[in-house]
Amino acid sequence: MSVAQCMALRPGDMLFPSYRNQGLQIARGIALVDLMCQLLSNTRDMCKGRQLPVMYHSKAGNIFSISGNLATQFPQAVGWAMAAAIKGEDHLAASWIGEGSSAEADFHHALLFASVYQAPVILNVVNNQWAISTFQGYAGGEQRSFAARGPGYGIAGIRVDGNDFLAVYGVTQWAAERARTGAGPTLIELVTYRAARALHQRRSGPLPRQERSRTLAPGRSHPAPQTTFDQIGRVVGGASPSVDGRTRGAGGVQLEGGGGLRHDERGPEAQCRSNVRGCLQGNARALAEATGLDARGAEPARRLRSPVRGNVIRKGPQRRFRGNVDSLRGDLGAVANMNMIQALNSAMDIMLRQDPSVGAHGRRHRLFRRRVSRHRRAAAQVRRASCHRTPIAEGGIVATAIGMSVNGLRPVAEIQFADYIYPGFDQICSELARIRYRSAGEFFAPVTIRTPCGGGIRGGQTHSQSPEGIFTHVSGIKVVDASNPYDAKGLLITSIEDDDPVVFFEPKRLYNGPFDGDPTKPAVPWSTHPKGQVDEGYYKVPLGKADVVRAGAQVTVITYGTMVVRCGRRGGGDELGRRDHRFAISGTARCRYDLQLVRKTGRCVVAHEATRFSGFGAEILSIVQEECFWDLEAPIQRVTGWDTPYPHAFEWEYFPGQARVAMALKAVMELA
Ligand SMILES: Cc1ncc(C[n+]2csc(CCOP(=O)(O)OP(=O)(O)O)c2C)c(N)n1
Repeated sequence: MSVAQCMALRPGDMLFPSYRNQGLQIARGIALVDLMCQLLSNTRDMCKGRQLPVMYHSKAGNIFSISGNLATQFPQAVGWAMAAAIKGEDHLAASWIGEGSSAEADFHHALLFASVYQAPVILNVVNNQWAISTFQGYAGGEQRSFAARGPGYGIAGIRVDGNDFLAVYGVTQWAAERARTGAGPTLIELVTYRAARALHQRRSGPLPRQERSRTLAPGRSHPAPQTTFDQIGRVVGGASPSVDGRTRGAGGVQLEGGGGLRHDERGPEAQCRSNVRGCLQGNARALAEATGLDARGAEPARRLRSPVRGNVIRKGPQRRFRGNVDSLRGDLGAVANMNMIQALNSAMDIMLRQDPSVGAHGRRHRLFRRRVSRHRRAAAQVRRASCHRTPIAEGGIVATAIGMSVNGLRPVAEIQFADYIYPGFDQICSELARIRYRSAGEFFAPVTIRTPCGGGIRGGQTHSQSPEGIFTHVSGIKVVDASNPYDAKGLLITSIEDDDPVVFFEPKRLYNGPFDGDPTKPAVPWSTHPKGQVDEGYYKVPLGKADVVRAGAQVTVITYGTMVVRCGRRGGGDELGRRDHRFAISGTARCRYDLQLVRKTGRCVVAHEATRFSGFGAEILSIVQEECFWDLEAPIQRVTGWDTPYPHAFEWEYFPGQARVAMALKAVMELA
């Protein structure tokens, strides 16, 4: 299957394989010795000992790094294909999963995004009827064929005998042509078998009776693989078999949309045709609607259109920014009053104009505009289609952003609230964070994920969370939690230009003004704050470097995000106002704090809005303890949110406000 499919594609097409696709590597000419060295994790291993055997990759061969997590690469391939269309290139992406993996959400995200954006992608489900010891029925394979899920999403789906080399070649060629001519994505189900019974028996005892009768095993109801060297020779020799009836193959099975398999005794000439038609007949109406193909498999009567017109990715040469990039930087020095939203928008505008690879991809809440549509206008000035609204599918947003970044773009993915980042968590932690590592630096994914976080807006427990600590725990991503407009803009530009992924938190309580923690006071505009004076041009604020907000001699308060302004304010009469203290304030959560300050003051308070237990504060506390133990005069104090979900009715009790900060300062001064 892999070899036939690879031969039907072009070298510039990007392959996102599963662990079953060694044939792709071989067909792309990767030396067998290199594949063996990977298996042995020796010094010639392309993965440098970082991946399990068969998790190959080849940048030169356009084969993406294989993940051990099922189906994750499916929507990434769609993102790669979207980027190819955005860049006006003629390449397509192809990806493979087993039928068992089609139960994963990533499979559905892939189909959804492929459909909405009409991405030039071929999505292959290799149906060997078994997911280890789990029969395909548990992935829904008995009700409808896996190919039938395509029309459900409005894309073409087709079933083919995976053991018939020429049929596989022909169908893939057909799908590739559709992708290249703008007719959209195709879902191919390649039906084959797995010697499942032996495996199952070894692991779990005999098969249940009803599953035994449904299983197709070689030599019984299912024919053995059909491929012959003669067939491959004819493909190599340019016989160009295709689904239009020119295919000459040996036997095979007729595949019908309804799912039944039976041996097809008819002449080989008609078989590929019948494979296509079988599928079309089974799903005639849906397919006709989706593709314009009629039930007899005629040529498309019309080109596919996206259900959301604005989301059609138009092919065409990418027009680059013609102006002088330095002219954008020329504004540097001109300072304007900006709130945090304006500062972040200014960063986006600059990056969209000066770097054709940057794009916005996701969903902003209308309250935190400007939204993607406004960015689109900025992008329109450079005539790029790289700003999209997306479906509400955070896993799909992150996965497609990964694919885009692997294809040379720098997507800025937007998640409406940090509380909704969890559906994308797997793609962030298992994929985005690992791509550079697992491919030993051959592939990298410069994705920035922006998301508003924190409470104080009466948002309840689903609009108030601060999950930064969950992400700082993951190796391979950088985490930013900005605390003011000036830093936010510079940090966002730095994040976008970083070749590694960044999760960028924006405390929404700070968007409109510096929040000093007193909910009874009206918001103070950022224009009254020095950090609200923002350079209008391009500038960067480095990641991973703490800032000293206010100098002092007695206590060092280490904090980030919302709590920076809160702790930095000299409040009238409270403990903060009376004490003279120093702050080592961080712009980024994972950073080197200047521990010299702690050593000098000998006392330290760590503050954040997120919950206390296993929060990022615990990590800071541990570093301070490890490195400054002999300089500490008192136990380090922590000021945090409660160890509960953010309660709607007790928002201000949860929030680590004035009184709790004052108590911590008092305690750290009086203890010891
Ligand atoms: C997200 C995830 N869940 C579970 C596993 C463990 N696992 C590895 S292979 C496999 C079976 C996959 O079956 P299928 O998708 O049908 O592919 P096949 O191996 O049959 O080609 C499972 C469950 C995994 N690797 N990733």
